[in-house]
Amino acid sequence: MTNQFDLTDDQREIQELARRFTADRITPFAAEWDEKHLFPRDTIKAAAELGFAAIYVSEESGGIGLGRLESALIMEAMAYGCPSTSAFISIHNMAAWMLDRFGSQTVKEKYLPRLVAMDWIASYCLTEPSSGSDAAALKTRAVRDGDHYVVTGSKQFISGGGENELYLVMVRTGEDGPKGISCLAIEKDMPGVSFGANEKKLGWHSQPTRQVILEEVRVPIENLVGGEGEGFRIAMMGLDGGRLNIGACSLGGAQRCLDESIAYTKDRQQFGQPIAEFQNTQFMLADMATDLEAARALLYVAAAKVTANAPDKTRFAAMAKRLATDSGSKIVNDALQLHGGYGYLQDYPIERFWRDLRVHSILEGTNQVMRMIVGRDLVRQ
Ligand code: FAD
Ligand code: 2MC
Repeated sequence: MTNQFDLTDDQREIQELARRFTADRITPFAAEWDEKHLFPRDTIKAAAELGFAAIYVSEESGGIGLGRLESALIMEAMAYGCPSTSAFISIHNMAAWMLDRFGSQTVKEKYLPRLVAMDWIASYCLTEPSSGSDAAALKTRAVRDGDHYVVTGSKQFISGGGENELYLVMVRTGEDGPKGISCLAIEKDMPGVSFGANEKKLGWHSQPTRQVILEEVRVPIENLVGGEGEGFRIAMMGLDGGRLNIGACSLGGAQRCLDESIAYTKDRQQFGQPIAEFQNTQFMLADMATDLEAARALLYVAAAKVTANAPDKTRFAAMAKRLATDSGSKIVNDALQLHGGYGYLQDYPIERFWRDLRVHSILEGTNQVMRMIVGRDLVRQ
């Protein structure tokens, strides 16, 4: 963002590109993906042709080398059509960036060209059955054996599980706590890798979520991303950007529902007039628009801070994720109310957005964990 609090011409151009892609390739199909639980691999691959698989991967590594605000603009635009698919692409971007930023030349050359083209898709594996919010308590163990690590454990709730080809897995190579954690790139087809059943979820139907089970998987040591013991920091730095993108997905979904609500309330007649004429309707629309703009402004500032590697970037990313996802869900809930009984039907898109946005207050760190990050930072100063 410029000092004038406006987007630059280049940023508007990328936003326009993402909006056109969404209108052509996402919006017309999203309801069917949701209803039939279809994973739109072709559309995701088409997004990669625009550079959207490697938005903040360096140009040197084949990415488009943009900043986090540009990434947020792209995610927001795609979420206008389908928050679930946009968020899925965001997770791939987070993993690709971690490889590019922290991987050795060998591991980058091995995987990044395929990831940039979305010939391979990457998952991010931090959560375990017994460690969600307390991520540093993870137990999946990697023991060095010659020029391999032997990995055993399980990862819970993995987006893209079973479908994706590459898994960036946080494992324990050393002591208890965050300093004993490392990051390994594990391929889907390595012997010992298997997957749980596809979870039956409230929303995010356009993408699978499965447990990733690792049973004595032999992973070459060259697949270590960063140094031993650096995995937790790498995982957290990935999430600084991921949280912005998830917040942006809520903004896009909320904007769509606001736009739908304005159109609907102008059209729907009750008591002899459009319901948009009632002051209650206008007040609700006013609050929805105000909350959306406030959340968007904070998210764009936070994105600029992550791009600039500002010292308070993690706190701002957490504040922005918390506000954008909570506000997004409230706006979508109000949109459903303004649609009356029709909002509850699948004939209108609102209920899908309501379901898809709900999980954004839970994943990539719950909004309680976001408050913990912000609160700790405030009292530390
Ligand atoms: P818990 O940590 O058990 O939390 C339960 C409740 O306790 C929450 O309300 C939480 O806020 C609260 N709580 C916990 N600790 C505190 C505290 N100290 N203070 C106050 N309240 C607290 N993970 C991945 O690694 N990769 C993925 O791709 C991925 N995709 C996901 C997709 C979906 C659809 C879902 C639902 C989850 C996904 N996750 C993924 C996991 C997600 O990040 C976790 O669900 C989330 O971090 C919360 O962990 P938990 O579910 O174990 O909840
Ligand atoms: N950037 C760089 N380093 C960081 C960091 C960040 N954003 N956050 C923490 N660290 C460092 C921190 O500085 C510390 O290192 P040092 O001791 O050298 O200073 C180390 O990491 C440990 O940090 P904490 O002491 O804060 O660790 P703690 O265990 O107390 O809590 C917490 C960390 C709660 C913030 C973390 O566990 C967390 O984010 N939990 C939520 C888990 C989560 O977000 N899961 C998302 C899974 S992915 C997903 O859901 C998807 C859909 C993909």
